[in-house]
Amino acid sequence: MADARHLSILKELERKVLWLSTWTIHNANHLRPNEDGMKIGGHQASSASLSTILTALYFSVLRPEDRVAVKPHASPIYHAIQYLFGRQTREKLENFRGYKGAQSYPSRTKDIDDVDFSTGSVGLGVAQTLFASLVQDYVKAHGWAKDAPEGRMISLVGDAEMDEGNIFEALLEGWKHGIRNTWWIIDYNRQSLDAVIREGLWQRFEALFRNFGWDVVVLKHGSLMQAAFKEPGGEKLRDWIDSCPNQLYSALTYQGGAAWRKRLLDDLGDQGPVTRLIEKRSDEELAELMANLGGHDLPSLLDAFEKARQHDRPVCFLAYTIKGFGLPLAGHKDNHSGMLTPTQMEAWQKTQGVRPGHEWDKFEGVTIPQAEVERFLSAVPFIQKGTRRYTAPQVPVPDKLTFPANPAMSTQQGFGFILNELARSDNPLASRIVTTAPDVTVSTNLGAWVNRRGLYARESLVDTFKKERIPSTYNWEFSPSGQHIELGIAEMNLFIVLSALGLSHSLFGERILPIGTLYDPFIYRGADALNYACYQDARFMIVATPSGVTLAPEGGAHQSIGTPLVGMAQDGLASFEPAFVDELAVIMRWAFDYMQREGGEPDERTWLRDETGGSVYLRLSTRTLEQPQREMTPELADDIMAGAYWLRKPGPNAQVVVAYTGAVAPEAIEAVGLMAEDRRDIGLLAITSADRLNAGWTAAQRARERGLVHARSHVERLLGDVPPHCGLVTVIDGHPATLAWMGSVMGHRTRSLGVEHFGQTGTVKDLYRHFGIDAQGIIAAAEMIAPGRPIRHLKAV
Ligand SMILES: Cc1ncc(C[n+]2csc(CCOP(=O)(O)OP(=O)(O)O)c2C)c(N)n1
Ligand SMILES: [Mg+2]
Repeated sequence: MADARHLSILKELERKVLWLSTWTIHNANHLRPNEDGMKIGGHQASSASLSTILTALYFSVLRPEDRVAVKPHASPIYHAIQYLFGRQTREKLENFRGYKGAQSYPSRTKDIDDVDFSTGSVGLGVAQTLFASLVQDYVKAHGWAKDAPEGRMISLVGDAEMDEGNIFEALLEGWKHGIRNTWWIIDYNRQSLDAVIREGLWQRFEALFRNFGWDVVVLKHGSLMQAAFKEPGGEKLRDWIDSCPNQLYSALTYQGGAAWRKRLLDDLGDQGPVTRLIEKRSDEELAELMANLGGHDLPSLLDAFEKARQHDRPVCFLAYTIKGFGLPLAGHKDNHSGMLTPTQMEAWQKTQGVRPGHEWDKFEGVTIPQAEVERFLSAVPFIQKGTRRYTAPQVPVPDKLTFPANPAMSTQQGFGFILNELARSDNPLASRIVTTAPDVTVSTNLGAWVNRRGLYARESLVDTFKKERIPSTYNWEFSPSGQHIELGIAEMNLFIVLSALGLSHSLFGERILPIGTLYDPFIYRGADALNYACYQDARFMIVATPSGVTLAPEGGAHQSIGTPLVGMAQDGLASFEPAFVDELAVIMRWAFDYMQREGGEPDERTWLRDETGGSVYLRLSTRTLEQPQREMTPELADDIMAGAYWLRKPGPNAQVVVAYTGAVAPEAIEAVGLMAEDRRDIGLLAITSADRLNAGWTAAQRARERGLVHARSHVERLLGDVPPHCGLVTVIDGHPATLAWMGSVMGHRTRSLGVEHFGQTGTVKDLYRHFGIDAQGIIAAAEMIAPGRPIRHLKAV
């Protein structure tokens, strides 16, 4: 139990952070020049409902090894706490939500104040804590970070946030993996963005968490309430509170003491001693009593958290709170975007003892001697190790990744071979790789890797088939030293676990190189989680197969059309679509290095992010292609990484260039062969990364606009010598827009072929014909944009 002085200081700090967060928002809304006139909604009331819980956590309960995902709208409270610790600046708070100011939602990458997990898209931060805990266990199980104490991975969850399905997917996955050290604190303010939530929701939550093996701690009645319940008639008051509908509780909270009195007396006034219990309190005291829910009661919170610290089981705290606690808009159902008016603010400021002009003073209005509060703050356990951004040494990457020289194979097979070679080597890189897949391990070709490196589980589990000597291709043995995390089918979980694994160096000081595999079309299922993983600057590799309509035998329902555009547009993700395995080996080698680069914010002049590093997406194929027999020269490797190389360089009078990416390589090669007699000097451009090729071009243009007149990108160099009248045909098994921009680079007339419609089934040949991305389609396009004599090999299409 905390002593009385500790409690009084916490109480003052709670008041202070509520003041500072409210002032931050008020300042941004009413005082700072704001040309677009936009007001900040959704922060004041949401922040206030967590003011007590965050105070208890940050100023008393948390240890440096603990990591927290703060509910997005509680960012002003979070920043206020960091301001009191001296980790957030007044300048950034004054500029809250402004250009380079403190962020509206806590951000690992954009904020300066030691944010553990970026939140904003509700639900994602919640699941991230569960998977971060899994990663912490993985790190420990592999014998790393031996001296580091285990932390709690904590999420502050909005009650309406619990509607997000990915939370439930994570819960199920967490149960399978025997998750520990995870606390989810539900901010049960009974309000969402639009309205008041359904009655009895807490019972569903409680049953659900218990079902998944979590402890559930309901924090409903604060210590004032508990004391009142012990008074004569107290039981009646308790029953009334427990059966009061959410809407009514919110409405009365908003209306205040007099309204509470009237309603309570109306309902209970004729029921004996409870009348006295109500009447002996002033309106103010009555309002304080009724607002004393568990989530606003420091003694209850400290007690509950300390108890939970004694074990490592996952805990759900269901903390009753009041949205807008302590503010004039407390409880009102419309308060999500509610703001204090300047008049309300002025009045409230007086009650807080803050003199005009002293609003940012850290200790203004604090009734405890400043020196004592400062002493308290500097001794807070959470800040004893400074900020907790770790790093880890880079794992050296071999000069070359090897694979068997099969004359024909698919890029997916090649990926499996490359990993298998790594798995059987004793290269230190291999020990830091962890693979993971949502129930598609075998079908995405991770089987050989898993056979050698095993599946990860905290406790060993034998493969019964193997034990019983039943022949099976796959060895499915789990152990703490395993290097594959097998997930259920939920792709959201895949991306969130990649996000957690890919932050291991920063959170736990141990480098992990995660590789996740999935079917390419299901990237959409996890796209938001992928976006947030990149936003947090997690480092991982995703390998997606099968892709496009080339998966023909799998059927139309699994085709991916837009994913190359996702790969291009996703910030922090370098995307590749190689056709041949020697290209893939170069790309993967580069990727393992790129995933470990730590260059800070991207430099706008070299927008490619080559210094900063990032994550990597490989869109691969299951189509078997004849492999080129060639030497991988350093020049070719460089071109592959820059995004393209000439498979056949166009001559000085070229009439047509065909530019292809990925699995349609044989069609492009065939078309070029068939056209050679009728069009002069044809070129064939192999594109390994539309993303990097395009990004380099954009970067060079920006550089020139800023005065670097000699800046020139790879695609400009490649197309620079191609005569102006030459036509360009681009082709991809994906959306044609992926390569359509190439016509603008040098102004070549361009026709872009690709796939625009979803779901047609057939063989690869049928579908390539159907979408016009076969050799005939390419020739027909070439004839239209590069007129000349009829191309003999063009059949009627
Ligand atoms: C994925 C996603 N959808 C919608 C939103 C918009 N949004 C922000 S907060 C919120 C609901 C807030 O309710 P709750 O989680 O109970 O938090 P409270 O405001 O009560 O503190 C919504 C719908 C969002 N941020 N993310
Ligand atoms: Mg809520």
